[in-house]
Order: sequence, then structure tokens, then C-alpha cells
Amino acid sequence: MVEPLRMLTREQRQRCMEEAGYNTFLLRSADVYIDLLTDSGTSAMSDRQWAGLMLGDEAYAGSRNFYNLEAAMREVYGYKHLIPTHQGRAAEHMISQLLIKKGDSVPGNMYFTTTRLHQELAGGTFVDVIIDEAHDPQSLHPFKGDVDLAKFQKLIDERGAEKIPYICIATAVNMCGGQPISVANLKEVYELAHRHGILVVHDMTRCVENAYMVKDHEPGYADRTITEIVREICSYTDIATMSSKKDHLVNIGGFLAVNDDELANKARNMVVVYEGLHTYGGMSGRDMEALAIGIRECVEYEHIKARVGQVQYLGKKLDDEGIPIVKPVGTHGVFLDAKRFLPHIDQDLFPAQALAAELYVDSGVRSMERGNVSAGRGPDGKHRRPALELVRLTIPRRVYTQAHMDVVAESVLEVYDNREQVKGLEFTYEPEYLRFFQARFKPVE
Ligand code: P71
Repeated sequence: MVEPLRMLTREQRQRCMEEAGYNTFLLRSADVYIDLLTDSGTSAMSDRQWAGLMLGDEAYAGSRNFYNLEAAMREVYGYKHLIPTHQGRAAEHMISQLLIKKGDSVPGNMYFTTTRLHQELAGGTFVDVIIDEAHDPQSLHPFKGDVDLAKFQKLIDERGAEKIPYICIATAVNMCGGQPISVANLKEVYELAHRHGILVVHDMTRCVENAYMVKDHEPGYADRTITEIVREICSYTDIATMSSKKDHLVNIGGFLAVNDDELANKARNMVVVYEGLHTYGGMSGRDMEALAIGIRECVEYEHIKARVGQVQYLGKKLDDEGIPIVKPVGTHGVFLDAKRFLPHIDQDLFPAQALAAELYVDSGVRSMERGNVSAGRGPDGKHRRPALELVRLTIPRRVYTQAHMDVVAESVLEVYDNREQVKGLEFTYEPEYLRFFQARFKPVE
């Protein structure tokens, strides 16, 4: 697909940002020049996927596209049952409601916004058990997605395994920079969890990207195929939630996958309440066909190498210029370290939010805050002030060229040169749930 781009003047962008309440989620896409808000649902579909859209079987029940999707999921990931949903958070909602009881603790390798909210709405409390290095943008640990087994063991000792229904393991951990978990660590997590009767839920939104990093960096995996590594990762988990809008190269879709027959029946019963029949779960037949094709395409080595390679290209360019970013560069985007970028702005005046707004005004590049606004308020009512105060430059798959990355890098450099002029922000509107999506701000004088 080719779309015309519109270049606004700096004054026009300044007005757009004011109207958007200094929140990049509230901009109109027509006013954006290069859109690095997210890699979710923004990738370009292939010729084969577009052809798949023409093969939609829109029967209410038993669409052949569902069976194609089920076969593709089993072939690549190896889980037994597939329950389709309209996107990832619907799968998170179902698994949280099915497994979490009030008062439970739910450990995980760093929070994700929607995941944690669904755990909380089900009565649980998220407990972070990722290694400390993940919270340090400058640590060069190659597998910052790893779980600190001592933290996990401590939680089991303190709470008792019966209060821990599952541990949630994300691959290519989003909030710390798209950082992979090693297969060796995951295997240990699985063994420890299972010794205590605790399930492992896999947030496999970017599992294929994680598998690529394993192939590249984990000893013993260089000669394995991406699919073999993905299959091994999944074999150390019991359940998976999937937002297909990322790895799977489609604009909408997702699923819950489980191995246990009884749990599958419960989830199939729940999906008809919230999503649709268990053979479409909120997707049309044609959506499921494009998704089935995307599942097979995304594990092709040349594709994933080019995808992660483009992210690494932008990261290296910024790092070479001395821009403070999260290192090592992860798989789906480059994350600017706003604490070091704008040290003059206190974290409660949202430096990452201010930086994302400034970058847009400078060049029309849209990015996303992943810091104090995203983290929300803790049980004490105060902003959580996470260690990581980041702006995510997220790269959609198969959309932009290296030349676009050069323009992005130029703009980041320009903003860096003028960083002292950037001011902090305060809320003018703060929504109750997932506040970062719809919040509005004004600059602090
Ligand atoms: C991303 C998104 C989309 C998003 C979601 C929430 C805040 C901002 C942006 C979605 C994910 C994800 C992981 C690891 C579950 C979901 C939910 N990511 N787990 O990164 O990254 O999936 O959006 O399909 O409901 O921009 P969903």
C-alpha cells in the first residue's frame, strides 16, 4: 500500500500537539509524518496475506479459516487448543478471570500495562521478578528479560504457592526495551514453577523476535531454526496469550492458547460471552486467513533478520551520536532514556511524555511515552516513578526504509541539541484506567 504523506510546518505541528493535550495518542494520523507510535497492527501485509483476505469463509460457525489458523498455530507454537480473540488484551482478560482469585499474587518479568490491569481487575497483585539489570538502561546484559529465580523463590516462600496461580512470562519484554529472555532461564523458571504447582502463562506477543535474539546470542542455538527455538520456548509454558498485531503481521487479531483440555473448555465458554463464537472470537474469516499466513511468514529467517536488523540500525545510529538510549538495543524499537535526555525535568513532571511531544513538534515523528505516565499510580495513590523513564521509537514491520530511520535519527539529534528548552508537563485530565491512552497535559511554566 502506498499512502501520500503530508508535511506540516513547525507552527502547525505545535498547534496539533496543543490540541492533542501533549499526548501522541491523541494526534490524528494525518498530521503525523513518520509514525513510530507502535508496531501493533501497523505492519504491512504481504501479497500472500492480501490474497488470503479474498478467501474469507464468513460462516458464523466452523469457518475453514479458523481451522487454517488453528493448524498454523499448532505447527509453529505447538499448543493444543486455540481460542481466538479480537486482540491480545481479550486473551489476558479471560485467563486472568479464569485463574486469579482475590488476594493472589501474580509474578512476572516486568509489568505490561494491559496485562497488569487485567490481573488487578481479577483481584490479583502483580509482583515484578525480573532481574535488576532490566531496570537499568545502561546494563549490557544480553538477556534482560530473564527472571531472577531468587525473587521468584522468595515470593513462593512468603506467599505460599497456593496464592500464586501462575507466573506470567513475556518474551521480548516490551517495557524494558524489547529485551529477550534466554531459553536456559525460562527452563529454570518452568521447573521451579512446576515443582510448586504454579502454571506458566506466556505473553508471546513478540516471541519470534525473542527467538531471533536467542539464535544470535544464546550459546547452542546458532544452528537452530527460528521455529525450533519458538517451539522450545513454548514447551516450557502451559498457556499463551497472543496479540497477533505484532509478530503476526496483521492489523487486528489475537488468541489464547492452552494445553489443558478442561481449561480450554472454560475459555471456550467464556469467549462466547465477551468476544464471539469460539471459531472466530471477534475476527472475521478473512482476518483469520491473513493471520494464519502471517504466522508462517513471521518465522522466516530472512524476514525476522531484516526486521530486527532495522531496529538495530536505528539504535546504532543514535548510540554512535551519543544519544542516551536503552542498551542493548532490543527487537521492536529504540527506547530513548528520558532521565538522561532531560535531567532538568523531575519525573513527576513526566520527562518522557514531554520528550515525545517535543519530537513530534520538531519533525512530525510520533513516538510513545513508556515511563511514569504509563506506570500509573500505585496503591498509595502516588505516581509509581518507575526506574525506566523512556520514549519508545517503535518500528512497524515491512513499512519504513533505512532512509526513514535516518530522518528519525536527525530529528532526535536536533531535539537533543535543544533539550534545555523542553519543559515538564502536568495533567489537565487523568483517566482512571490505562491513563496514558487518553490523558491530557499542559506545560509547566
Ligand atoms: C504496544 C501494544 C499496544 C499497546 C497496548 C497498551 C498500551 C500501549 C500500546 C500490546 C501488548 C503487548 C504485550 C507485551 C499484551 C499487549 C496487548 N502492545 N502484551 O506495544 O505489547 O495486546 O494491544 O492486542 O490488546 O504498542 P493488544
